[in-house]
Amino acid sequence: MKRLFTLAALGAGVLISGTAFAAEQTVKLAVSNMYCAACPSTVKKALSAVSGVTKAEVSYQDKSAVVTFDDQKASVQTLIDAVTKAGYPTRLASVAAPKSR
Ligand SMILES: [Cu+2]
Repeated sequence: MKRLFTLAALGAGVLISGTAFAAEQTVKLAVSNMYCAACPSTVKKALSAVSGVTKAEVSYQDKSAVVTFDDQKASVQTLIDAVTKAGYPTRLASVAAPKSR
């Protein structure tokens, strides 16, 4: 049910994006379960595979990922889902101030 809702929300987003303009958004995610130096690259790969993601910096020390994405193509929830599905339970840590247009 939750997944259905997400898909519906994504569909609505695509419909709206025809007229809306894309905005780049940067968020910081708190990523758990990173226990070795290879983990950040797995997390980065998972994030980079999400359509709309333009930049993903994963810090092993900080247990975090700073992700820049096109908010017309991706959402915080799709980012969290992608990383969580890769085996790293993730939550939103902070949202950077949006760039002025
Ligand atoms: Cu690892």
